[in-house]
Amino acid sequence: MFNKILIANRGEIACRVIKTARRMGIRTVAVYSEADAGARHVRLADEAVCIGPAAARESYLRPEKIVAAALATGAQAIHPGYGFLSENEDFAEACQASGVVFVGPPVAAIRAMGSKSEAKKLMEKAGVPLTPGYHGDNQAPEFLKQQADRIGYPVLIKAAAGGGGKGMRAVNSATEFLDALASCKREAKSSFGDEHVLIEKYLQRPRHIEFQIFGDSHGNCVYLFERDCSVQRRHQKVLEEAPAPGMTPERRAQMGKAAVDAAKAVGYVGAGTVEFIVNQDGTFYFMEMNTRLQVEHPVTEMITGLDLVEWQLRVGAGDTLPLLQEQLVIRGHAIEARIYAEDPDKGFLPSTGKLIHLAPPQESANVRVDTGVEQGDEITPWYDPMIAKLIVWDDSGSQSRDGALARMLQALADYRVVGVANNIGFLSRLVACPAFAGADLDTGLIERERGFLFPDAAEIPREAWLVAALAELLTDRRRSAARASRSSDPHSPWATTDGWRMNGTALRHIHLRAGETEKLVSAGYQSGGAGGFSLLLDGVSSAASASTQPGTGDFTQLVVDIAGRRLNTSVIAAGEKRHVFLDGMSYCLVLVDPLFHAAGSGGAEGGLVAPMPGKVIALIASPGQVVEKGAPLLILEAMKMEHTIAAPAAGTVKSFRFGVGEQVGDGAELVEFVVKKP
Ligand code: MV4
Repeated sequence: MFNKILIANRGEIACRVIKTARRMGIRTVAVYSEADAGARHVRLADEAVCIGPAAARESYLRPEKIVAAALATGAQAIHPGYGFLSENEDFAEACQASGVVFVGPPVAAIRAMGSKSEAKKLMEKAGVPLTPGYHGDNQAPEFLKQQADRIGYPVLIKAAAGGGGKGMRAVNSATEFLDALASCKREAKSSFGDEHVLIEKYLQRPRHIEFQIFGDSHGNCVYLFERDCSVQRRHQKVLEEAPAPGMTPERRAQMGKAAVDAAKAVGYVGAGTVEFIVNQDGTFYFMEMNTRLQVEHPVTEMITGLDLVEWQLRVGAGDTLPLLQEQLVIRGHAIEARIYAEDPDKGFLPSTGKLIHLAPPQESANVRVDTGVEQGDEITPWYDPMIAKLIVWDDSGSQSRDGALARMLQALADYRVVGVANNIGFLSRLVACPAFAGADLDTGLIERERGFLFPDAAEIPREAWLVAALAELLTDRRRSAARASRSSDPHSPWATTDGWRMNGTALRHIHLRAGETEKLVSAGYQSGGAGGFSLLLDGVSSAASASTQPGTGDFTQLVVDIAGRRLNTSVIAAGEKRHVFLDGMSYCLVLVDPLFHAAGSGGAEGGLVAPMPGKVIALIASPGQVVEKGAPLLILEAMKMEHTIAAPAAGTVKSFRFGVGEQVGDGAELVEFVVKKP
């Protein structure tokens, strides 16, 4: 077995490989670009080598740099992960030529599977079912039209050099064929430099079911069952699961045998995946073979209880397969969701920025998080904006898939991300949508369920506004307690925030906005010191209280009771934004300080002006005092209500323009305030 390996990748897969290597007592070398100097995979590895600038073509896609790093550190093998150079035959060859083991299939297998038409010929020879059609060299339009007529419409014209859905055209009738063919050939010529096409029977509502296979260098090869990856968006997998819903033992054995025959046909060694396109009636056809460990391999690991990276390392070191086919058993059901920093409301545009708050769900035997980032890390535009893969597993017999669905919904609800847009809400809706929950699967599911998956801007529930207000009230309480503890007069009535006043209780007004909607939550303090509030929102008053988990300095775990309904929530502050996590959904509200209207520049410089006529009834701060953001400065009585005017930022109170009892006009400057320079 190797005693040191280099991982030629980054992000979650690099971290994942390091985790297995460490468990096996193998030392690890990470490679990183300048943009990844502080990345998690670098922190987890025993050693790390910088291989160049941020751009992947200058770093992670440079075989010579990676091989040089392996030689320089004495790594005996290189694990390529997926993507980057994992299916690059030149890289595999460069490793071999340098005496470094490439943890993957032989170069010949990569080469054979790299050409779609070659792959299909190999499969045909191995007796693997191909989609009914014509894949030959005769490209005469009339001949191809005869083939289409023979196959029967609808047919699919596919560019032989295409892939991933590019260069495909469905033709529904004979009259359309020749025009569609000409157009396909023109596109294939311009896109791929090769106008060869193949004609296939068009499968409507197909499923994508792939089989994990594993071969060793002693001629053994097994299948580790299947994964259903039909839920895709623009040919990118979104959800994957194992086993495939509706798969029968007989069909599984038939497809598994076909997959193993395909692998043996190319002398396959290592982890590989044979992809099938499957009709709703279960008839299946070879689609393509991938010569790498796939992103979605964890669902296979969860239902078999195996570690496929350990198998890769053992087989790479020349061992025979750890288990034989008859020793492999499916247990339970697993589902994986790919969590991305992308904005579903903006066409899934990638979102970059700092992960201000990142709290994955608690891991267990049923919940696994494979991630390459931690709170405080940046999602940069240089690489795939994956935050993590969230995998759940349930083993409750015939209800295992339903159990896995419930666990996924709960885990997604517990996944807190603040700082970048993300697809967690979208994933929750996708897992909950009747088609997915009911296993009514096909590659068009997301498109078909658009109405459910992309609802109009969801109404923000009343509780979300109230939870955000409660977090502000708790913040007030903490600030006042902190100030009182530092004050020379800690028992001053102005130091409290229970709203006590000589003539009754004051109301604390919290203005919040979401998009175009602005709301005011007026908080009255409930008497009796129970720390409860009475919250008035949209004319309805609710008794409410809140408490944080002891010892947590922030509100990541805020337990609220609103009108007798107890809720576990989180409120994460990021500047003026308040991210409220509630009932598995998240809402972004903005704290509005209606009384802060800086004179002059409109920035935080200048002073605080009265937004309405009123009377100054108390000066709380003192001229010359240095205050924190949010510190109460004075109380203005206006519209029969008391308004606390708070510091808009950390800074110094230079002077008050009015004394207690004085009337002030609308727009009058109340405080000369100087914001602390950053
Ligand atoms: C097909 C097909 C329907 N009929 N072939 C898309 C890219 C490549 N994986 C093959 N693809 C398809 N080939 C026939 N004869 C539908 C697709 C297809 C698809 C297949 C698998 C996973 C997702 C897909 C999304 C759109 C279309």
